Amino acid sequence: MTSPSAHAPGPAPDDEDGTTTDLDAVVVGAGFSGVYALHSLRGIGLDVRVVESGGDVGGTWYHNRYPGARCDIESLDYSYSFDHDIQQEWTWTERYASQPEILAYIRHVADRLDLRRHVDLHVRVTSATWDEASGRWSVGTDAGRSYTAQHLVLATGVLSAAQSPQIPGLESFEGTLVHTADWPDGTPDAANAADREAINGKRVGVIGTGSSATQLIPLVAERAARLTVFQRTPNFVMPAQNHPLGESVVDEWKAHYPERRAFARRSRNGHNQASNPLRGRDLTTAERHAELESRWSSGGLYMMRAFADILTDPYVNAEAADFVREKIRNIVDDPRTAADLLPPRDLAIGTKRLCSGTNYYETYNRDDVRLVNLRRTPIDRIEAGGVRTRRSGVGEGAPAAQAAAGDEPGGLHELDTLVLATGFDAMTGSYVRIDVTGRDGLTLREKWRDGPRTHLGVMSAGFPNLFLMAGPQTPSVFSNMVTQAEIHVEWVTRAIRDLREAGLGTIEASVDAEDAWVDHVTAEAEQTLYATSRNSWFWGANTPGKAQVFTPYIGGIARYLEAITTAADQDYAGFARTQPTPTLA
Ligand code: NA7
Repeated sequence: MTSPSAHAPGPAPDDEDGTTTDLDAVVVGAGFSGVYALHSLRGIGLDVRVVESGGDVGGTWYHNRYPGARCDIESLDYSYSFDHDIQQEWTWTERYASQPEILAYIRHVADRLDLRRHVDLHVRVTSATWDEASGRWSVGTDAGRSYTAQHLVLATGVLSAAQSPQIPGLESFEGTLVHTADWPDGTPDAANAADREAINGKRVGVIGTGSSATQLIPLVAERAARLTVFQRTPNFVMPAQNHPLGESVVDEWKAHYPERRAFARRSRNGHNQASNPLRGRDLTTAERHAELESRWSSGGLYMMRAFADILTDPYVNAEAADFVREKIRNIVDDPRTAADLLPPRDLAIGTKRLCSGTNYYETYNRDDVRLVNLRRTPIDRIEAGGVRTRRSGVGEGAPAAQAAAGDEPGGLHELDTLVLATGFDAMTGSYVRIDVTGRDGLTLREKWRDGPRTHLGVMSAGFPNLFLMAGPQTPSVFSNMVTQAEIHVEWVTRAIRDLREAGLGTIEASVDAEDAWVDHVTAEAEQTLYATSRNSWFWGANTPGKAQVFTPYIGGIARYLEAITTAADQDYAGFARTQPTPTLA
């Protein structure tokens, strides 16, 4: 097995000699949250460093460099609001920004605010231990250096702990093996040598049909000699309807940015996308159909905003799902392939993250693209030369009569390159992969074994001065992540400033408040169709051995912002704040 050689743009650390740096705050991760946290905490006079495993700032947008990687929130919304000059200077070129454009944007922000000198690249944080005596965190890394800090901000992302499938023989594959979340460094276009070598003119296989795969597949199909897609669960894929942004649209946004940003924070999803307040139940079939048709035409995730009850009323949801199924049948020429692409009946639309792509279903009309339905012919194992499938439930060597009855025979799909588009240990993976140890030796991994426990998603009892950014039990993945990140950074900045001004040393979630928040997050989900469709990473279902708990908060940005602001206004209700330890006093 080989992977394209990684050539990262940022300089590697030069002082891997066991040095320890003492700081006010360590921020782990240089994505949207981490970059803003650095700027904001520096703004209140803290000595801060960001520690980042990648070769540049960007987080998700640094690592997920696969062809077609693109945001599914509109670019004019998916950007920082905190600096008016930056939002006036920067001009987005497309309705949905591509990965290279978003990465260029974050790099620009880091340069513009002179943040890079506070960022340590190519350094992975491996441990963080609370020291009660000093009231500080000790942060260990894989680069030989360590840090201590009064405050620790984990801006590690909810979709960053990449996950490879546990398929027998994976390590024996002799072609190029690459995960979408760890694509060869550089830009994802054909100019990148490693990327070109892996895809162009090659026999490529893709395992997975989630958001990453459905963006990648149409572009890889254009460049590969042959593409084989291994699909376990068909998803609902909306046409993104992406297009270049007209000058007048950009100018109009720039003229009204403050109002737009304020609207986003008062909205459910943290952006300006139009949502229909009407319930599908109260409309006629014709009215519902017209609304669905208009949502399909406007593209992207707008479908889930078609009706107020689309995620609570099974009838309304099923009708929307059938509408999309009909679109799939109409687009895909081969009836059997079309049938294989239809999402299953027990998957309520939207309860698995909706995908947004360009020419996804159309790609299956190409002669050089083949869909392998793993429900009919599951993967048996991976071999040196490719992926071997077998007849469902019968193994190899099943009777020929079975094949004649429509059951595919299985066999070896020969490949030069295998792309794993198999997702992430979502929501909690990036936190628990670090050995985080709080008070009395309690580890975060152990504490969260049956699901994450936080107050307002921002702190967890037993872990003083540890702040979690845009993570579990916040709107995060159900919202514009940049809005969520800004809300958290601003709250944490305020919390630390207030703590210092009050002459206090630690802040920590209280157990009672945490219990109440966990119950609230769960109760909100139980009132929706998410409770009936649990086979998704929202529930941890994609990660073997993980507790099946609904992890995001679906109450929306507006309610979340009110809750967390009120807590701070009420003298940090639900949080305990204590005197500094003697060594700090
Ligand atoms: P996702 O959405 O978790 O998709 C992963 C895909 O990989 C999905 O189709 C899985 O099928 C498939 N998968 C995972 N393991 C296997 C095995 N062992 N065999 C076959 N197929 C497998 O990850 P993405 O990277 O696409 O997107 C993650 C989020 O990032 C996305 O929602 C956006 O918010 C951005 P399954 O459905 O589990 O049957």
